[in-house]
Amino acid sequence: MGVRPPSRPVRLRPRPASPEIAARTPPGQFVTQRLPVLHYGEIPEITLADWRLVVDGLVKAPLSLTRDELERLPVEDLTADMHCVTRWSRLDVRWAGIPGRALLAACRPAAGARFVLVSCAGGYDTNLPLADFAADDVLLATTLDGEPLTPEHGFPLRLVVPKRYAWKSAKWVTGLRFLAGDEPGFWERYGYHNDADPWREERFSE
Ligand SMILES: Nc1nc2c(c(=O)[nH]1)N[C@H]1C(S)=C(S)[C@@H](COP(=O)(O)O)O[C@H]1N2
Ligand SMILES: [Mo]
Repeated sequence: MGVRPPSRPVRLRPRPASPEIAARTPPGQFVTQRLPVLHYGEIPEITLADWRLVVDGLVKAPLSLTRDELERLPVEDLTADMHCVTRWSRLDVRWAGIPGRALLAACRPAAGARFVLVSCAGGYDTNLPLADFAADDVLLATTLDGEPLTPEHGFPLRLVVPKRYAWKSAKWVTGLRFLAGDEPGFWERYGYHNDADPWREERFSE
């Protein structure tokens, strides 16, 4: 057996490390190389046989999909930066999964649908305007950094919404409900900003 290399320490890139990185780091954030595991409560135990993605509310085609069925929708790669409201950002996180747009094409939101309430195993939820969900870089991810999603990062399905603070990138997604009116999710009810744009530092509501 060989000598094991020392485990890699958490290294914070000094900011601004380069003009390019500085330009990609929202105000009040620091860049980390690692992806910290962060969530409220326990990691839910999910078996694929029991798991479904339920899409309901104001849609013309309500869905209840196994992950195999979901993966028959188009799949795309996405490299995106991730910004947590606790001030760490990781740049160039690599994801693959089903684009939000592909899900919208499958469920066909009704004319009155304006918001999406995303619910998760374990009771967490978060809300988004439909327009945010429809952005080009929104993904229902099944892989992270080239590997299948692990339980701590959201297996079997997590939402990725790069343009919003990462609490909107819900792990262990089980439901998407399309609504006419906005309904605040878990952190949004606890005083976090409803819109959560890191470039505007929308951390907390007034
Ligand atoms: N279901 C669920 N998803 C969640 C959370 C949570 O508490 N529950 N926390 C969010 C927050 S605050 C962050 S920063 C990211 C962290 O993702 P990671 O653990 O994969 O790095 O997950 C988000 N998704
Ligand atoms: Mo976060």
